[in-house]
Amino acid sequence: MEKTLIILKPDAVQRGLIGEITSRFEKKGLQIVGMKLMTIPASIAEQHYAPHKGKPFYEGLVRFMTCSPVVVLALAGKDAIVIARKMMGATFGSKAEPGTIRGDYGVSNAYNLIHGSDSPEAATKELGLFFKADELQTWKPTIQEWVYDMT
Ligand code: IDP
Repeated sequence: MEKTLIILKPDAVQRGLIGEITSRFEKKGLQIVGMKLMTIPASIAEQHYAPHKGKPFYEGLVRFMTCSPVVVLALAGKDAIVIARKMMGATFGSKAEPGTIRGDYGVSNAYNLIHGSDSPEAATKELGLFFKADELQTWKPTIQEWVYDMT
């Protein structure tokens, strides 16, 4: 099973959307293997968004991500990275399609509710940044055979 790192950004937490967004992933069949509420230290936010360093929005992005608590989720499933990215929708809330998380719940470009790893390499790096090894659970959902037609 592939793993991906999801962050419910400060705007999602402030707006009371933790349950709704998390529920979408659960209903889709992505398995929660790690979950916690935390305030991101600046040094972690800087490492997480290092690829954007130097861009005009970088400083504001780090400020936003560290200003109030987030929920970090580790999700597992076949093709979890691509599936979660599709469910999130396009980066900017104003452009994201209805039916996606960003398309249904927001209009802002910067305050776009959610982060999801965009590649296996990014997922490995980001899971390591936000979770210690013993914070990730290995468990088998009893329903798994029905989610993946393995009956
Ligand atoms: P992603 O979150 O869909 O992977 P990225 O291009 O990796 O999109 O951008 C990271 C985050 O930086 C976005 O989710 C958004 O919060 C912020 N961001 C990206 N581009 C802009 C911009 O042009 N203005 C303001 N914020 C931006």
